[in-house]
Amino acid sequence: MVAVDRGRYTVDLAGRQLLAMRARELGRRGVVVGDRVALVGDLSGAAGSLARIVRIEERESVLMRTADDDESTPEGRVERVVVANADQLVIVSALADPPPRTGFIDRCLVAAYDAEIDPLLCLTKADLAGPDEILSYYADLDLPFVLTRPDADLAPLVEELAGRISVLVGHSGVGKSTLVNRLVPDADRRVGEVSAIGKGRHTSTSAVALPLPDAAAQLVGAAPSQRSSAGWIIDTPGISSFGLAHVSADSLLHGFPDLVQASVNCPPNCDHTGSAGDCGLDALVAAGGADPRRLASFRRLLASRSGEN
Ligand SMILES: Nc1nc2c(ncn2[C@@H]2O[C@H](COP(=O)(O)OP(=O)(O)OP(=O)(O)O)[C@@H](O)[C@H]2O)c(=O)[nH]1
Ligand SMILES: [Mg+2]
Repeated sequence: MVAVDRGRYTVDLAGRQLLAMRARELGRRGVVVGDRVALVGDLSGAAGSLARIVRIEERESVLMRTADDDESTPEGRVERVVVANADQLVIVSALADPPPRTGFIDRCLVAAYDAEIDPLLCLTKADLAGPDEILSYYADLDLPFVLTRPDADLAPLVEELAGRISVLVGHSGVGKSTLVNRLVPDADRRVGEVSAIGKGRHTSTSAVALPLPDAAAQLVGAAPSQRSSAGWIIDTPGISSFGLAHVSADSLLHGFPDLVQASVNCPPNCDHTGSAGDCGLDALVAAGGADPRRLASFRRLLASRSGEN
């Protein structure tokens, strides 16, 4: 399923796009972008035709975030599946306008490791500011990254995306849709002015999956159905926060691979807050084995998370 709009689902069937609705058999199960689904009914794709989604296949991955901005549920927050079946999380962060926020990137990394999706850091607007500061913060991680700017070609990014299902996440205005438009020439995603973070002005309002063009296949005029092996890219609306209330405290630490090994030196049942004075993570930083800013970020996340519960 590649897009949903007011209860109508667009499903890609070997390169053809069909419109479908949910069948009653699905019960309350939600269909999200990236889901592989079984269809019945009118599969002609003719104008006005409507197929029915009767089954959702088992998901290979589920990227979730807790939306704490939703007051409509008794708990005041809901867990949302962002996309299904993605195998790469592209964390899109502008180097300026809006400035990068490591706290947000760290949260995305936790979500990626938790969902067993490979992270890729994509730093946009390299024409406006340099990457040194942000890269030094992640120096102890084997975190792959690419830099993009309007006047340079996207070959390094294209290489990372080839053959994979990649989902772009990031704040509003960082340039996700701009990238998608450059990668998929007929994508036609609307791009907007950068608005102040948190003002809630988002240009993209729903997630859309697009097949990446395969340069070679296009040259020989292959049908779109033969193109999807080049990979998929999923554009998503900008988010101001990546809520992690659904992730256990233990899993949080796995989002910090530069710190996690040191926890073997922690006393049993260590809460890693450092309040008891014997946390192995403090010893690691004291010995120069990790960046103190990383430990501070982990602890901020831990503290905000306990506030979420
Ligand atoms: N200088 C510069 N501007 C860029 C770059 N990439 C994108 N922009 C601009 O940034 C603005 C926002 O880009 P969008 O692609 O709409 O951002 P988005 O991440 O899709 O935003 P939402 O859909 O709201 O989440 C547009 O004015 C783009 O032209 C870049 O590499 N350099
Ligand atoms: Mg957008």
